[in-house]
Amino acid sequence: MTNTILPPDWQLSERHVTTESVYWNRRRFLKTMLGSSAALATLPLMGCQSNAQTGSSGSQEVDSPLAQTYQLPSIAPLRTNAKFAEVDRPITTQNLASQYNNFYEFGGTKSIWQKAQTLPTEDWKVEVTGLVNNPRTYDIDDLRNTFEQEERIYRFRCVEAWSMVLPWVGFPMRKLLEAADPKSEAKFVQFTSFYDRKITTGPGLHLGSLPWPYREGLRIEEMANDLAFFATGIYGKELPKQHGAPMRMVVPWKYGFKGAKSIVKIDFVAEQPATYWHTLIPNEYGFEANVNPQKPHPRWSQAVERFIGPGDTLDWERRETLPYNGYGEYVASLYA
Ligand SMILES: Nc1nc2c(c(=O)[nH]1)N[C@H]1C(S)=C(S)[C@@H](COP(=O)(O)O)O[C@H]1N2
Ligand SMILES: [Mo]
Repeated sequence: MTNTILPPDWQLSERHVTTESVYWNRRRFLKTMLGSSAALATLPLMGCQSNAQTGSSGSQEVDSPLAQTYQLPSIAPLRTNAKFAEVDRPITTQNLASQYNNFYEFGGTKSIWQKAQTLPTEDWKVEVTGLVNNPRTYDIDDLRNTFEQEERIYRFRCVEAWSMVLPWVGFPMRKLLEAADPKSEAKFVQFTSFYDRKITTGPGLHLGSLPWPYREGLRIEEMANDLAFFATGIYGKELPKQHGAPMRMVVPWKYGFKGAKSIVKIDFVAEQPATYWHTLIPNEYGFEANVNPQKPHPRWSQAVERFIGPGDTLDWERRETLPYNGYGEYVASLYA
């Protein structure tokens, strides 16, 4: 890796790198979208708050363990898929992963884990609909009982250039795809997250023309790929709310924003569907969004990432970003 491809922030410091500046850029964009000064006044002070609580200081201790997260029921029986049993770096600790999240419905900081506890997950339904022969509405127990649950250790790479390694529990998307039996006209799938502006609490993030609910999409062939996964759990337990309970998408060769949380609807469609970040800023957040070190984000390099960990403090380790986040052997043929 050469320093010439790195933005000034990276050159200034090994450690106090771009989380905040990238973050502020995203925030600035949202402000621009919202426009009026009244809207600006209601935006959360996300940069300040995230500095204070989960700042980039390498030595800062993270808060004590999270009861809501650690006391969730275990998911059993649990086998780890041998193909995805380890990666070339340590698993990020649960303490860090459950307190450093993106979930914009609950606000614009990394520290939304407490606010996300208001997400109502009882009697959750996931509607599978659209161009399929077998439309069906599942509840979470149906999903867990119908599709055998397994564990997979995956790299996770956010478009903001931080990364983790997470031990998901869930099932391959392909199983649900097969059960739905799409018609030949179905070419894409749209995934919709839960949204209720009375419950989600990110003030300002609900004003203006932001394209809620959060939605994502895949080509059918991407959904059928071995790697594409629905997580219903993490760290051997049910998924905590801040990670997108009770079920979220995990597509590890793509940037993290492709992994919509708290899915309520899976819709098989003929045309490329609208998605949240792509609708907001199409030239910065593509529909495909494969992890690619050669293709910089318009405002920062993607050649290097800050791996969160390895211990239980919010520390960063610089790592070269891998094409397809290291999963080229599984997915490169989709893009040949
Ligand atoms: N509904 C919804 N899903 C979402 C997001 C969001 O704001 N809302 N953020 C995305 C982004 S940018 C990332 S990096 C991951 C973060 O997942 P994690 O907090 O479980 O690590 O969730 C993705 N899924
Ligand atoms: Mo992200």
